[in-house]
Amino acid sequence: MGFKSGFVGVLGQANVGKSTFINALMGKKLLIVSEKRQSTRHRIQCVLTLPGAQIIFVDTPGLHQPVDKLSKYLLKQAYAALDGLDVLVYMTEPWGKLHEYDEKVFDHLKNFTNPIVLLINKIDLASKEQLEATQAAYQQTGLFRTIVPISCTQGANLGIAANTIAELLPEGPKYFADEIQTDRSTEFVIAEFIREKIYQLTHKEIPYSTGVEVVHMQEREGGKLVDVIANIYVARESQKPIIIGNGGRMIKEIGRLARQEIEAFLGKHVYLDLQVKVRPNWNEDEAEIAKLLGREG
Ligand SMILES: Nc1nc2c(ncn2[C@@H]2O[C@H](COP(=O)(O)OP(=O)(O)OP(=O)(O)O)[C@@H](O)[C@H]2O)c(=O)[nH]1
Ligand SMILES: [Mg+2]
Repeated sequence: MGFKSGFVGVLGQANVGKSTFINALMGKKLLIVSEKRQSTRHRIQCVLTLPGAQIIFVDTPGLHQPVDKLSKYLLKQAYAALDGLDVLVYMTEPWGKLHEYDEKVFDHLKNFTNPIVLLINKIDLASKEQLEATQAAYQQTGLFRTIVPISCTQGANLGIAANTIAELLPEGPKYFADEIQTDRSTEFVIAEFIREKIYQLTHKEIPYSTGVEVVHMQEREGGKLVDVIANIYVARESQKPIIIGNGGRMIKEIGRLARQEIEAFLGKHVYLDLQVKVRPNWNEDEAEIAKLLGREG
């Protein structure tokens, strides 16, 4: 059997663990993860090169009922990812039944002609009965080639999931060199780590009103230290003091946690300078959303 390769989209409701799954298989954190919905805002490719196959995972924003301009944009991004996929992974949780929003999603999946694998994630949280009921409900739709129950946090069945996906890929070339792990720039990954900490530390509408952009990155001291300047954009003047916090405590904490992630990612010391700027109502204006998020697709 020759070398297998292809593009594998990971789609599913918000928060089911799509990004966690890809990070786990990559063995490295490339994608942000959070307890809050809509943490992923882009289609991001992560390249897993195995001895006999290359899987190009396409992470996508979680599917959801769109409520505002930003969530509409994210939904469009997710469905656009279906184009050109060799295998689709649909991820769900062991809710014991279909998700209420699944029917809408299945309308889109019916037009997809390549194999679809169902991954039921977070089985560590479910009873045997819940898992069996979930398997039965999804099996009945007739949409899925295979169903694999997994737990990303416990590492359960992740190897089986990877092999199942690899086996379904067509024979093909190595699209990316061995050392390539993502199609995104280092600046993009860094901006995402900063956004992850904002998701972790702030509440209510703040995460959804925030965008991050790295505006400067330069090595110094013979490459041992990296200077990074990033802008954190908020949608309203009143959100600025929330991100900055009392006596600058919040922005310092965002910076401290983000710097740890960035240093682990780059393997270098980082000097991180965060600046908070207002971009009035950027998250309610399609052109502004595309300008801030669309730069990298
Ligand atoms: N208990 C449990 N939690 C998990 C598991 N996998 C992921 N999670 C948690 O689920 C939450 C959502 O994970 P993400 O990877 O951000 O989910 P996502 O599907 O990418 O979310 P969006 O990008 O917002 O659509 C995080 O708090 C993860 O730690 C699992 O196997 N078990
Ligand atoms: Mg995600």
